[in-house]
Amino acid sequence: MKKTILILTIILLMGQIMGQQPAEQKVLTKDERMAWWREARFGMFIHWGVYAIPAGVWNGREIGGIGEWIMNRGKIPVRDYMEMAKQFNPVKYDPDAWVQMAKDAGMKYIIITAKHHDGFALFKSEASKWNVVDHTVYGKDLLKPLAEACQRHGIKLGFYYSQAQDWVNPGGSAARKLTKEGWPNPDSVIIDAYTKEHNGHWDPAQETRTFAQYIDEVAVPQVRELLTNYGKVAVLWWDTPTGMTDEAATKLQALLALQPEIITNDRLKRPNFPGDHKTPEQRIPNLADLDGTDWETCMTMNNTWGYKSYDHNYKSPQTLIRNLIDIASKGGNFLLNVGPTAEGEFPPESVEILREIGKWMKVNGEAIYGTTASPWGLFDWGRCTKKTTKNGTTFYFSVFNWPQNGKLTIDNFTGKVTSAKLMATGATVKTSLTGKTLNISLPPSSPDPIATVIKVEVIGGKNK
Ligand code: JFZ
Repeated sequence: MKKTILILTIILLMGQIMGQQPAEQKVLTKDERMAWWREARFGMFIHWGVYAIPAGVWNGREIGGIGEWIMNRGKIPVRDYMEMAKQFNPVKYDPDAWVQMAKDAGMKYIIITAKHHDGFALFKSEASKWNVVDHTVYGKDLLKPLAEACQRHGIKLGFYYSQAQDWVNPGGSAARKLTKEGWPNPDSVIIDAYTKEHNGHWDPAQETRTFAQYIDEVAVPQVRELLTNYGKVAVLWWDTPTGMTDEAATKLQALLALQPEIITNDRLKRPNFPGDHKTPEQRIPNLADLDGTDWETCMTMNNTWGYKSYDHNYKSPQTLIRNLIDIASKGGNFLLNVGPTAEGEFPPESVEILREIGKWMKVNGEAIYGTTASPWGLFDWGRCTKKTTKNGTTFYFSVFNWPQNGKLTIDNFTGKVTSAKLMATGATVKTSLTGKTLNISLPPSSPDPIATVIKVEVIGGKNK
């Protein structure tokens, strides 16, 4: 008897020890890695860098195009741009406030530009002195406190990293845009001739090293720093594969093993490094374009990603909320951008927009989080999202255009409605079934002109 107990105890103890094997041994499937992302549906993009100082103006001249491209669009010499950057001093930077604003808007993750095309690192780097700690009067790592704030608030943090384009660290590539208004820069005919021969470069200082050297000496070590020094990194958001080689992409991709649960986008190198999700930019795909791959639309609130002092062309909260609903109804994520000022504040218009989105999300967020695409596609009057529940299915019908006659109809509907309510008021609405057409009777006026959600719970039926 004693012997049996002893053996049993040993077996139990061994079981416990084995159970404590480190969790990182487990390789997650893509579905497991994507689970939180698919549930989240809504995130914040942050484009922040020293370009927020000129904020779209160089030598008294407004430089056209997106703010974070000012160095390229203005063909600013490396030395001048670096000199300007020394004064970067975001004394009003309050990462807790930023994260709180994202959270209050209903966003579940944040992606920030750790390094944009100008090569400036918002973090301490041993690979290049062109970083916030070593180059500016501010002298402090900007990502550390943001990572800590995200941790505190339960928000996921991802890093945008411009792996190929780098206009300051020598050897980085430089894309040339020719078609947009203002290109080529009329004041720099000679420089433009130079860029033509030099793959988009406009300053010999950009060419004192090869692209391969830049990858080995800057991009690879910096991505390693980002994936090592900031705790859990939820997303690596690559951008513009200009000049990328398979060799460079392979080296960068290998670093992702440092964060086994990380999600990446499709911009490392095309087409053979597809990543986990697609990145439609400034547009929402049509249903016909979708092929089952995960996707995330990124979009600006005004017409720039990086802060520009004179861009006040903001989209309305209504447009942005309806965009979010439209995207969720098609099964995608929405990454909405904020471009903070050089002092470290969100522009007041962005703060107001986030607040308005938050008001809607507080009432109706259930119609977004963890939902999947509409089985019926789009409606003239609005959109639909869907959630499978224990007992059946819940449909969320978001009404953009309130029907004059108070009636909504959904064709090809099957199953039994057990509850139908307006999320804004909690009021029950009447439903009836005519063959396979669901009829919903609505009150005469819309409780929420932006989008009123009708939550319909259904048992049975084959609504895919
Ligand atoms: C890139 C950047 O150049 C830009 O500054 C910003 O960061 C944005 C989010 O991404 O711009 C792109 C990238 C891809 C396309 C267009 C602009 N694209 O695929 O059409």
